[in-house]
Amino acid sequence: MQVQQRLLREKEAKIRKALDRLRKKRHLLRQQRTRREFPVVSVVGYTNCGKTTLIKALTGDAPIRPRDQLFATLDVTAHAGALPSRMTVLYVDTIGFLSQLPHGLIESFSATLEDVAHSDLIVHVRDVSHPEADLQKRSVLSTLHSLQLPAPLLDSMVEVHNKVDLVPGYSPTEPNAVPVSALLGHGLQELKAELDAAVLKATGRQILTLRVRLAGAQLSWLYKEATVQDVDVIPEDGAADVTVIISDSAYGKFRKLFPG
Ligand SMILES: Nc1nc2c(ncn2[C@@H]2O[C@H](COP(=O)(O)OP(=O)(O)O)[C@@H](O)[C@H]2O)c(=O)[nH]1
Ligand SMILES: [Mg+2]
Repeated sequence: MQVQQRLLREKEAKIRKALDRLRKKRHLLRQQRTRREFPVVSVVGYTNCGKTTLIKALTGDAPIRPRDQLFATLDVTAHAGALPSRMTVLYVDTIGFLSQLPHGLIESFSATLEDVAHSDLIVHVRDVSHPEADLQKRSVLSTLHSLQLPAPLLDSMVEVHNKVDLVPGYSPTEPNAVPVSALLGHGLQELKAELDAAVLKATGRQILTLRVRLAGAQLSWLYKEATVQDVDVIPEDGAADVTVIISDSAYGKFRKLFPG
């Protein structure tokens, strides 16, 4: 009995330390985001559904290693990944949703989830090979709803059906779900295309082709403030058609800085 209590106390201390680390990281993340305007994608889902594996597959990031352990879920990390449009997004690996959480910790856990509210898009990863997949979905959704997230964030949520390699012939019944195997890399191109469209929509960005003079500062401004996809130089005009992903606010600035 005493041993058990000590173990619990140690676990709790570990969690509290991890939460402290997390708080510092979240602060950093917010700073980076406001400076560079990277869209933030929160990856949520039941513990062991494959969040960490999926983020790794989407970013090619080696350092985060998935572990089949409770406390691996506390290693909240953000990893940058490029989408087909060349837009860079930050994937935030959130704390997993657990059915049996030590009672005194529920508050701390939900505190770490508050940051989901500050993201641009939520990706809900589901382990469709799990016998209780439906129950897990309900549990995750009810937690998300309890966070009082902005309605557009909930409405735009992308549902990923992971581990389809374990369910031969799987095809999703939900209309907007993207089936993948994060482990084998199946379905990732489709998912990235879906994320591209969803992030553009959610962040008020658009893809535009702008005619700029090569002599001026327009092109370098666009490289700094937008994501340049393509530059098509027209030598006889001393100009270029530049295709960019640009936020509404950056486009407003561009028009002000370079009128006409
Ligand atoms: N078969 C299979 N296993 C997967 C897949 N994705 C993740 N896993 C495994 O599921 C376990 C939990 O994955 P992890 O990414 O740590 O889940 P997390 O708790 O949501 O971060 C690990 O053993 C992974 O290797 C998948 O697409 N197929
Ligand atoms: Mg994980």
